[in-house]
Amino acid sequence: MISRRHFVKQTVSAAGLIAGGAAIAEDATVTMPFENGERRLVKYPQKRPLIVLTSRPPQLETPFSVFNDGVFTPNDAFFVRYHLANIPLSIDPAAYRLDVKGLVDKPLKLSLAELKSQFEHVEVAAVNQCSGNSRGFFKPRVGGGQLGNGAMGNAKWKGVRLKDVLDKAGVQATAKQVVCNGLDAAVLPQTPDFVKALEIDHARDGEIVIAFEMNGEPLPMLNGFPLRLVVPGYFGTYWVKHLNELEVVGDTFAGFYMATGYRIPATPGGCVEPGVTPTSTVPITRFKIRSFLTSLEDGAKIKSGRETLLRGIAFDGGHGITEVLVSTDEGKSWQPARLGKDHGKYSFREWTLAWTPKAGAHSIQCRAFNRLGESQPLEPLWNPNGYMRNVVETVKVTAA
Ligand SMILES: Nc1nc2c(c(=O)[nH]1)N[C@H]1C(S)=C(S)[C@@H](COP(=O)(O)O)O[C@H]1N2
Ligand SMILES: [Mo]
Repeated sequence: MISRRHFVKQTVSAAGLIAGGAAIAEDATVTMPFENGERRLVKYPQKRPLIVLTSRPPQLETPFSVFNDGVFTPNDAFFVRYHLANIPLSIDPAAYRLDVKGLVDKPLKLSLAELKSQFEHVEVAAVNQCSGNSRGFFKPRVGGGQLGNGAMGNAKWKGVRLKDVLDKAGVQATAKQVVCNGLDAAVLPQTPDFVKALEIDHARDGEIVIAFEMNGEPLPMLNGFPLRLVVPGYFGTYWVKHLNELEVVGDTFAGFYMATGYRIPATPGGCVEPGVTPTSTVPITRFKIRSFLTSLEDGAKIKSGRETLLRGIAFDGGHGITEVLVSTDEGKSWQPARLGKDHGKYSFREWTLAWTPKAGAHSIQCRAFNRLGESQPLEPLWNPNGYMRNVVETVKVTAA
């Protein structure tokens, strides 16, 4: 086992090629608003200091204030999630190949240059959110990384369509799923590799992107350089990083991260009564609708009698946000917020509302609605893995 310090050093030296030598601030800490919420802020290559959940493998959370800076999350602030400690620290782009194999007429071994020159480029604004985003707020508490609300981010992803690549290989009629693997690996041979599968119709719907750029720059190493899947509307678990293998298969892939991990109760809404073990489960798929106030933190002190602009973000699994309602009186009354520019149905949507607080304590809540009329529950839902939190959040502030 190499120590964390050793690992960080290794990362930084490998970063000669990817960052200009990163300084590591070991002193800054933050406290998340739940039990055992003390976290360090550490600077990794190509990243600003981020909230560390684990360092081996790196699991880094975006400080929530970043979401108030703009509707797109800067690459250096974008969260990082890995399952396996053996992650690539440097990659030779010239030697990189994407293998397309299995039930295809013509297996492909594409270099990055071939991928970029042989297929049409597309760009999509889409939120990447970890299934366990906000898990730390679950009551009763559940096992797994105790994340705040920062395991999400919105970016413009540029690449080529997964459909076009599969079509070039020629998917055979017996195909059922596409199995997607990346370069990272487990340290011990008995630990299952991180491998995901997409239903063949989903894989060929034209929306999934094999991305090489994020917000106009090559992908940061920790976000999947040089290629990652972008599966708009679907939880981050399908967004395989360092993608180097696509295998078309004729049955349902039974790897650990499909058959055991990342499953939700097979109930409407994917939830059960707190503490209950579901009798059957299905793989997690699309985001539930969410919204956040970003302009004020819980506990903020603000000026009374002066207009302030409440601001936040909303998103869903791809139907599109149609309305955000805001309450400043514990849900007694709700007012429609103004929606910002529409960057597409998979993007964060900004909302704003002018508000002049009276002196005293206030609870601010926001609640988004989508094109299907779906909205967020007023009481939290529960499932044993702490996935898909989407309750209407409450931010308490005091005006004086
Ligand atoms: N190769 C690889 N890809 C991966 C993972 C991983 O462990 N290895 N984790 C997935 C999960 S669960 C999430 S939430 C997203 C996070 O993407 P990010 O690290 O770019 O924020 O990556 C996905 N892709
Ligand atoms: Mo995740």
